[in-house]
Amino acid sequence: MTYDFEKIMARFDVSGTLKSCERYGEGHINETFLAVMENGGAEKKYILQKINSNLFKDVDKLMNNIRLVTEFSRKKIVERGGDPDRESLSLVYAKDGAAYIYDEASKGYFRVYKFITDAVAYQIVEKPEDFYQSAVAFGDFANLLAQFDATQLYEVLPDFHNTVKRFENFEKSLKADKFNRAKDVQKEIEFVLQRKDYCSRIVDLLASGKMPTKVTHNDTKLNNVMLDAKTGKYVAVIDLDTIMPGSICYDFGDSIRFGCNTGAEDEPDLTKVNFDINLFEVYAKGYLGALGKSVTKTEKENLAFGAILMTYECGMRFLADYLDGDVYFRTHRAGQNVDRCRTQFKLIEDMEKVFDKMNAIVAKY
Ligand code: ADP
Ligand code: GN1
Ligand code: MG
Repeated sequence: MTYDFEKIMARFDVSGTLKSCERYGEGHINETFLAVMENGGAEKKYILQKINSNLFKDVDKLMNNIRLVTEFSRKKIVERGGDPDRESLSLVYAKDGAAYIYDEASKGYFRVYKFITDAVAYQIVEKPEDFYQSAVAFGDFANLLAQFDATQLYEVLPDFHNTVKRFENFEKSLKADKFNRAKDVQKEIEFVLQRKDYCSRIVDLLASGKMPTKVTHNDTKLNNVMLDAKTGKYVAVIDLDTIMPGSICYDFGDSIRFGCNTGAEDEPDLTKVNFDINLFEVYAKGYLGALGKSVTKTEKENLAFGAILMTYECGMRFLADYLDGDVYFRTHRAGQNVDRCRTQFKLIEDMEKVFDKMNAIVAKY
């Protein structure tokens, strides 16, 4: 699909002419572009995103969530003397005041963010300090939104981390086996089925009120945090599509799932994929330190479990997507979703072996 970027950018509140617009970043969900505007010799960068409207059915409500959250966090950042253009994701509104536009020609929804300058989003943990910074970032983000009224938020992807429903969906994909692929992934399917018991633990705690429901980010991977290119300190949390009510165990768990993997999420060579418990400790220290006293006993008791659960959920989703014909996660090669699910299952095996140690680490901070 090609887009008329010039026409699209002209509908937003930006000045000058479009100099270039190229694909950017490595997200799986939206189509992200770096748009450079030129005005009297000066260049200004923007992030242009085509919103995945197959997934996000109600773009208007999604964008309203993002508008509410970013306006709230910008205000808070100003109050504490920070730079809102850098420390928060900031929307550039359309000329008609809307938070996004609909492009008739491509039948696509587009939004523009200010480009967070001199900052990097890492795809993989190269230095423990980077991971620590992301932990502080997500902990701080939770604090920043602690007073935000979660009832204003529309549940963009209902049951996003409802692992009971995720399991049921997995079973549906397996039963349908549309592409006759189940035969190639028998071991992986067994792995999922054997761990069904994991699914209800946090869902039940939230439903019974034993664990508090909070505003959560729900996609707390390292590459959704921008770190300062020079100092390495965290700058901003990005990718706010999945902000919804949830459990902090989900946010913590998803960070661990992604960051404590010594290999890439889609690494085909599993000897490179190990759970790094030292990185687990680094993250636990940063996250719990930033959260301070707001964390409850039940939450703390389930943080380490949250890491296993989120890894299980993600692996199960990759496997289900493979069975469905690779329709959800963007793939660049055949079998990529199988590789992705295998890395998740390897990590789970590792975590199950050191689960007591993981709990002891959480208890320490
Ligand atoms: P997806 O939902 O597809 O993961 P993201 O919103 O996470 O999309 O964006 C993909 C990548 O684009 C990020 O990992 C980051 O590298 C870059 N990016 C996104 N927003 C900004 C921004 N405001 N400033 C600079 N880089 C950004
Ligand atoms: C997707 O868009 P991205 O790459 O940040 C997915 C997450 C998965 C992740 C796995 C809305 O996130 O839930 O954990 O891929 N986001 C959505 O890498 O489904
Ligand atoms: Mg992202």
